[in-house]
Amino acid sequence: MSTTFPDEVDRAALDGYAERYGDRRLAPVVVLIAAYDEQDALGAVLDGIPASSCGLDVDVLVVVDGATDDTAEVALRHGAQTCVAPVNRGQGAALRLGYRLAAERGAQYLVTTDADGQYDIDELPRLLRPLLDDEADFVTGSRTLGSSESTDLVRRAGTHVFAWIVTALTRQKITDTSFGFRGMKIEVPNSVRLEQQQYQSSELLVGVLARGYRVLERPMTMLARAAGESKKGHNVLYGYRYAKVVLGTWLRERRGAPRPRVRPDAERVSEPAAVAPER
Ligand SMILES: Nc1nc2c(ncn2[C@@H]2O[C@H](COP(=O)(O)OP(=O)(O)OP(=O)(O)O)[C@@H](O)[C@H]2O)c(=O)[nH]1
Ligand SMILES: [Mg+2]
Repeated sequence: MSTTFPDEVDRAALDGYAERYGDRRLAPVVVLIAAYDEQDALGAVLDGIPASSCGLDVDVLVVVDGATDDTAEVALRHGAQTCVAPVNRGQGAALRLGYRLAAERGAQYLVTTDADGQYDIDELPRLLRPLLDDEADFVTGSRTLGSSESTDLVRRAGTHVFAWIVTALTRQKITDTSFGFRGMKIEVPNSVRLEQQQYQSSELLVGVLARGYRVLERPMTMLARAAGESKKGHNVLYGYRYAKVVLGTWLRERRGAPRPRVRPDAERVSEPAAVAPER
């Protein structure tokens, strides 16, 4: 994925979006979903998303890239604003496009979730409330603090191992680095360097921590995939690639020049089950 945005694929997707929606603005809260070949699971996920939450209107933005099935048609049919990239690149590229598009169209808060039904949308206020109350800039669910339906012991072990690694590297207590149901102020993902085509979740989290944003974890539920298949491959490959992103991002951020924070003078939030400061 190009380090600069927009590259030519992003540009084609943005042009298509503008053709379909003109200069329409988005609601203050945007639920963003990257979806690839999810025609069987996406409709139910979209139907569950409320029109408002915590007193704010909610829009849904789905970014589809190079799908080989009817994912985009399902998204449109179920009322989501839909941005279609011409070639498949990965979840990271799709989300980066969505972060930028949502910001351009006036969103203030962004929530990511997945198209496969693994997250419980009823838990949305748990992500939004700390942002609205300005207790945090970035809120992520945690299956370690909450629960998981997964019976995959390797994945479970991996969640703990990567949490330990990120905690050790960033010296901030993290219990789940790859929970995809996250809320953030719109400027947060748009000020972090995002280069990962697919394995984006730890790049964003480590980048957010490195830039000093206030991060909270909340206990949440990880459900089983509703339909379709994982796009992330075999556990060993997933783990290897994930580890590369964690370490690569941490090294890159350590080397990189410090960037301005949202609130340089803000104290980190220390809450039960939150990301507690250790330095
Ligand atoms: N646009 C787009 N979305 C993708 C791509 N790959 C995965 N996604 C979406 O990203 C979300 C997460 O993908 P999953 O395959 O479920 O991966 P995961 O949840 O990280 O891992 P699992 O635990 O294996 O399910 C889903 O909504 C996918 O449709 C892609 O290449 N392009
Ligand atoms: Mg999944």
